[in-house]
Amino acid sequence: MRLYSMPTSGNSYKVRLLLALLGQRADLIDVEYGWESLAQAKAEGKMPFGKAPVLELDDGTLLPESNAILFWLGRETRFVPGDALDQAQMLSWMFWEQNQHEGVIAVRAALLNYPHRRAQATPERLAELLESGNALLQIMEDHLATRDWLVGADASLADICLYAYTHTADTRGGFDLSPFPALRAWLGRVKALPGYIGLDD
Ligand SMILES: N[C@@H](CCC(=O)N[C@@H](CS)C(=O)NCC(=O)O)C(=O)O
Repeated sequence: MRLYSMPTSGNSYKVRLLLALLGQRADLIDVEYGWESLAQAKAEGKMPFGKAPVLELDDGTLLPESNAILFWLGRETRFVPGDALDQAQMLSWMFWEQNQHEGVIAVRAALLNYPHRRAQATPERLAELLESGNALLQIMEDHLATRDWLVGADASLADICLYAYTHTADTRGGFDLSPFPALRAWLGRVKALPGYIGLDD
């Protein structure tokens, strides 16, 4: 397998993290903003939706979308619960991550860290994202106040998926995580999973 992966991106990191947790290997093609490799991967048709990550299977099939890749790699592993309702709830969190969490938590980090996004980092936009991001983090905090993992009794793809941008919400996104103790404890539990790697590993 080959993974077209952006080193600084949480969407790519979540796939690298799952591969590490599963002890699976893939050839990594690093495609970063401004790098020739990103333009080349696009020109070669390796990015059907124009975005990383993309997993290229051994038969050449291209699988885009981080959470679809998690689902593919995670099938029949400990990270997909056996119960059908647990599976559906895992998907609820994964859809929520893409349609609400990522568009706020990851976007604030992108505006603060990527030079090509800096023009959009107006004080108003940053304040707006801070307020909506805190509301999203509070949803996770409330849920995790009474449980160790987002779904069921063990770590699932939902935890891996949401860990990616949440664990750098403070360092890259400028969020204060001190009001979210249950969320911080959950970040620690993900980090303690055997095989864990960090964003820069
Ligand atoms: N929904 C997609 C989002 C992927 C995405 O936005 N990737 C960005 C980096 S985080 C990207 O590849 N950008 C390259 C570009 O726009 O040229 C996923 O989860 O995989």
